[in-house]
Amino acid sequence: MADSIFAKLKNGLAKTASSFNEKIDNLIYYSELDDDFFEELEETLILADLGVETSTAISEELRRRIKDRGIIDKEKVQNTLYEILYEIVDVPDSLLHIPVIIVVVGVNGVGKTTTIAKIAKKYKDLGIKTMIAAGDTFRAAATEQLETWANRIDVPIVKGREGADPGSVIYDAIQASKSRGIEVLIIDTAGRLHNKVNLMKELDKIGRIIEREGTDFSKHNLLVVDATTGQNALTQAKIFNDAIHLDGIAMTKMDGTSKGGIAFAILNDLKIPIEYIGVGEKEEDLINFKAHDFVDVITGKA
Ligand SMILES: Nc1nc2c(ncn2[C@@H]2O[C@H](COP(=O)(O)OP(=O)(O)O)[C@@H](O)[C@H]2O)c(=O)[nH]1
Ligand SMILES: [Mg+2]
Repeated sequence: MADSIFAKLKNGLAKTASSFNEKIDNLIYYSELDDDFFEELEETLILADLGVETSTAISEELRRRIKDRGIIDKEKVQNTLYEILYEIVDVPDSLLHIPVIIVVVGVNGVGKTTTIAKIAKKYKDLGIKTMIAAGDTFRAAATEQLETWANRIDVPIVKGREGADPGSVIYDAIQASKSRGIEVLIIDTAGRLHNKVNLMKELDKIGRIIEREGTDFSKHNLLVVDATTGQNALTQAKIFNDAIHLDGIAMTKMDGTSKGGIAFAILNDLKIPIEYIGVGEKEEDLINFKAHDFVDVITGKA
């Protein structure tokens, strides 16, 4: 990873890292390896937003490995913990084949629109022909916001009127993509449609239009979650993954939170790869998630 990106990652994860590694290091180096230790480790992990299930699993696995290997040295305890954390985040990437239609889903306010602009810019900078579709027709402001971004990063956008059928916008976007040789079409979707059932129905409908019209494209469903919401991010990932198959997750707002540990819970519970993390509001504030670097930064190893 280039130095500047690594520095950005470290900066973005600073709050999570400081809440995570100081407590864990203190615990490892200043307590006996007894039952209390494993209980306290579990509590510390829960407080770092890893979730109960994942925290318990990590603590139990560490206990098992320490016992099996007869470890008493504190540095080895720490390294064994890192080893377990590396294993948790090591979820295989979903391959993305160009030309592709990326459908971006998630509840309101998590950072969908911003993340779409950031991703579009990444592809555009690679010389890949990229287009955005304003599928959130629920609010006029949503389309306007996306259009402002599209102009700023200089990527074409297909949009509809407020209240228009998102299906028609997506239909138009796919036709435009075909005729213009677009390689990456990124679709914004509404995050709130009266209720969850409506929202999932809408996503289902969008999925069917893409299946029917976008036969030349592979499909990639990307969920955006807001790291600052901690356990809610995990709950949302479960709900969306039950409704539509998720290929990946973008976790935003890592820069403003100490709750980044929720990434471990999502990876451990759902095995859905985290593809990006958002570390700010600007177009360049999106980092490709690299599992190993993530653990190194969170644990203070790097
Ligand atoms: N600090 C920070 N703010 C972000 C990040 N991603 C998005 N935001 C902000 O979150 C707010 C909601 O973003 P938006 O893209 O409109 O969310 P949407 O409702 O899901 O489309 C905006 O103020 C964004 O600037 C991030 O990674 N870090
Ligand atoms: Mg939006």
